[in-house]
Amino acid sequence: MEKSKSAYEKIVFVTGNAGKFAEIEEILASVGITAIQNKGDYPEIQADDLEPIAAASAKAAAEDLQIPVLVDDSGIFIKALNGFPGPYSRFVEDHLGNPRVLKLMENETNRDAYFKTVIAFCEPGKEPITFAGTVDGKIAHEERGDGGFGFDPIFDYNGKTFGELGIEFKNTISHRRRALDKFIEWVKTVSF
Ligand code: ITT
Repeated sequence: MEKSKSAYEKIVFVTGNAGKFAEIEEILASVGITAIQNKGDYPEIQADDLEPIAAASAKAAAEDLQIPVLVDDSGIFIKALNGFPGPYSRFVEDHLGNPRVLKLMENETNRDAYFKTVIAFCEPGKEPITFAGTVDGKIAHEERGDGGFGFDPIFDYNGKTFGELGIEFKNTISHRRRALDKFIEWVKTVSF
């Protein structure tokens, strides 16, 4: 079936996070999709994982705006802290920040951690669809680099932090890239 162009030439991405949007904009532009930022702040539900949080936010935004939307809910999961902060990453970044996370990790020899992104797509009147991506790394012993945002300066990927590697490289292997790749594959198969 012939696909309507508008659905994936332009898509509204609901986020108030400028760093996140910069990455999304670049990744979607590379496949010819223009992302339009909507800074709407929709209440987030509480849950143990990111899928239901992203799905509920996308549903709320799609019904409120009456257009198809994408949202991204992400977090960092630290093994020695049993996956904390995970879905509470925003709260931890706002109230503790990277230095306090490093302090929590001071005596931990297991530095394993992963970032996870769940991209949720929702059309008004329909159920949301989610796409997840993860990337493994380690919690560094100190903040390094000023690229990226959020936890990037303490997330070590093969010897360099995402802060040192910068957004261009990060965008080739990140949790967000992997989740968006799944969305991009899916969107090619549907028509609106
Ligand atoms: P929106 O909900 O408006 O999109 P947010 O900043 O609340 O923005 P999240 O809940 O998805 O977004 O993010 C949780 C926290 O994890 C937040 O503090 C982010 O800055 C941080 N974070 C998300 N993705 C990240 C990434 O790729 N690198 C570093 N930190 C990240």
